Amino acid sequence: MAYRWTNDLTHDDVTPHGAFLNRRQIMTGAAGLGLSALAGGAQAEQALEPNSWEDVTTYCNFYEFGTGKGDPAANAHQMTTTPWSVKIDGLVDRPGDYDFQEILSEMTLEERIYRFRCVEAWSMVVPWTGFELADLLAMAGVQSNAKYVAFETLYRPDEMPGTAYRVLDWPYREGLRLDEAMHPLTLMATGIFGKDLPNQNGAPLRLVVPWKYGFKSIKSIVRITLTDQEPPTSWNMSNAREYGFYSNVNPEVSHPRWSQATERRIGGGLFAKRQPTEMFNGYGDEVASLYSGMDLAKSF
Ligand SMILES: Nc1nc2c(c(=O)[nH]1)N[C@H]1C(S)=C(S)[C@@H](COP(=O)(O)O)O[C@H]1N2
Ligand SMILES: [Mo]
Repeated sequence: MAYRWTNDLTHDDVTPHGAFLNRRQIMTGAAGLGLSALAGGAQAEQALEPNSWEDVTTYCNFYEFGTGKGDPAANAHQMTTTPWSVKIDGLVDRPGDYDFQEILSEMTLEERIYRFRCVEAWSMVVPWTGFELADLLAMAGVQSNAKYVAFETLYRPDEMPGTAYRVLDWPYREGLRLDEAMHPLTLMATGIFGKDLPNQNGAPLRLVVPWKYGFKSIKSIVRITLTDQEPPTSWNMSNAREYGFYSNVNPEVSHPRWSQATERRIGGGLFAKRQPTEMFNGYGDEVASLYSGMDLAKSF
């Protein structure tokens, strides 16, 4: 794919921590200046509250470890992530169990600083490390009749205390239309802040789809299936009226129980003003064409 995404956010939009500081200091030089100039338009007007390592790693949703925001940080260390393999099957030329290290050796890692908007109307800015899902799919060889990609999270009850409760139908499942999956913004993340993903953020490999509500960004992936049918997805199965298959960030389509017009940026402090939510979470220039002709209030 010729087109590669250019970051519209800079390291000034995230709070540096530890080893990350050096990098930021370097960037504050000539390069930092150039990158800031790129962050034009709507993003520049929005005062981006910085997110810290602490915000990103302690305020989490990972229901396999509990439904509280602090539960994943408290419990996810119980999850064994080595060895790790991802089964890629369905409509692919080279199905199989791909070892995570083997995948890494084939992929080019890069950093992407993305806005991240949860359906619960909070948001963060996160510096991910990862590779494009399109590159992984190319490795497996997508067949011409494939139309969707289905994803599954690890389901290992003895390491996942939250799965004792049937809040969702485990394993956690998500899905994308193939063109969404192949889009250059769609990332398979392996790290944050230049370090490996902490377990609570979906180690060792999770999806990041920045123009969709956070629940589409499925964590700790063990299976990827190419299919010709729209796959069942966990939140949609649990409540189809509230959570659609597409779940594109859309300030104009309210959740049945709350407005999606604004969001609370985590780390902004108790009295921070809520920010307006942007269509497609600010990525409309890149992705709106995927949905031309669709009624986004119906296909929410
Ligand atoms: N397997 C799995 N993936 C998941 C979830 C989950 O509960 N289980 N929660 C989702 C939701 S609702 C959000 S907002 C993001 C949160 O990612 P973070 O904790 O890294 O910020 O993960 C998504 N991926
Ligand atoms: Mo979420």
